[in-house]
Amino acid sequence: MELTVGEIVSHFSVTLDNEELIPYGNGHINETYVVGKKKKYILQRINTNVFSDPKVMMDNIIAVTAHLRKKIAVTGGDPDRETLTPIYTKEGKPYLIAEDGKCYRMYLFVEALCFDRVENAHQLYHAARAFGRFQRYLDDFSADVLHEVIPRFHDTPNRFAQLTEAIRENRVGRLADVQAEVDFALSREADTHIVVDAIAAGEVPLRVTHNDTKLNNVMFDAKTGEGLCVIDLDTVMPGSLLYDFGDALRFGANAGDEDELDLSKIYFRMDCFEEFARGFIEELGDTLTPHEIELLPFSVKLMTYECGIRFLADHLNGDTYFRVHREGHNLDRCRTQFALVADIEKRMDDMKAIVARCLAERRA
Ligand code: ADP
Ligand code: GN1
Ligand code: MG
Repeated sequence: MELTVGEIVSHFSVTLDNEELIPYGNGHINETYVVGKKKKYILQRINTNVFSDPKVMMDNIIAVTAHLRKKIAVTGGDPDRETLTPIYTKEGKPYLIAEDGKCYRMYLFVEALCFDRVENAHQLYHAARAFGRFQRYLDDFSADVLHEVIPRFHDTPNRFAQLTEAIRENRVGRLADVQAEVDFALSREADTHIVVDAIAAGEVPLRVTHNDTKLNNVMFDAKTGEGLCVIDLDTVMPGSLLYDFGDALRFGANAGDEDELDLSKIYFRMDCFEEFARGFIEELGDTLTPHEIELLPFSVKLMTYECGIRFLADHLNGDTYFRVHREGHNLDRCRTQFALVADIEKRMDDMKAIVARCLAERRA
């Protein structure tokens, strides 16, 4: 950051007790910092390459968090801890275009735990309760006020088309080295249509969904271990519940890290699947349609595949979207996702049985 913290924060309606800027978290998109000492805030530089219209994104976040605050207050919760609280600028805007042309926003800092890796399978139960509750609280939120921040975000055929374009363009000459990954991706094209076709046919409903349900996008209460606050609301848009279910397990049930180099460490943890499925079904079971239920296991494969082809396309495009920390980082990420897809494909029947069991338990 070229501007000082003091210069940036002076535009917001807060007073800092300390001007140190501490890089924070492991998101792939925004630059996140903690500022303040006794009273802490999150300061983020918004990635305007990804979010080209910050106003529209923040309008969504303001509308969604205002709705959530009411729901949280009604249940006796603390809205300042259980959802994000955007800080306004002195001009009354929830973001700042600074003198350097960069875009910043601030949130109240939520004092809670955040995990980049699952420590025990039961955390997935708590994550599922939090993401499920998030969706339940938004079921009476009018989706037409939401902008489609990133158009066709989880439209897998669109992601597939972006990959084929990246292959065709081969912008940075990396294609020859990734033939095995390209073959893996292309051989599964038929899968890409299943959820979008079901939505188009009216078989799967559009809901207000989070769309980025990574484990590190939920904060956990340090005392109880329960999911406390769903964060990273940048991609809240109309979508399918299947996206949130599948994406959470893509990350949370991976036995290895998303960028693990040793692919023998990558496999799909059924204990994590079971925990997450139970929590999600406990929260949302009575609202799930038969088609959604049927597609829950498939959604895990689809979202893992979709993320893999996004990493592969970005690798071919020269790493212009996801932040990378080493040479070939997006390719490494792609490889873990495809290894996971291959394992998930063997576990579809077991997943179906677990979903049926969780539903039966909920009804009992
Ligand atoms: P990205 O879009 O880059 O993933 P996030 O909004 O998810 O950015 O923020 C990155 C990380 O910063 C999160 O994973 C979390 O650890 C931390 N974080 C974000 N917002 C807050 C907050 N309000 N309070 C505490 N930690 C936060
Ligand atoms: C990004 O922002 P972050 O790191 O929580 C990405 C997700 C991907 C994820 C893969 C806006 O999530 O879609 O699934 O990386 N977010 C955006 O780890 O593209
Ligand atoms: Mg995030």
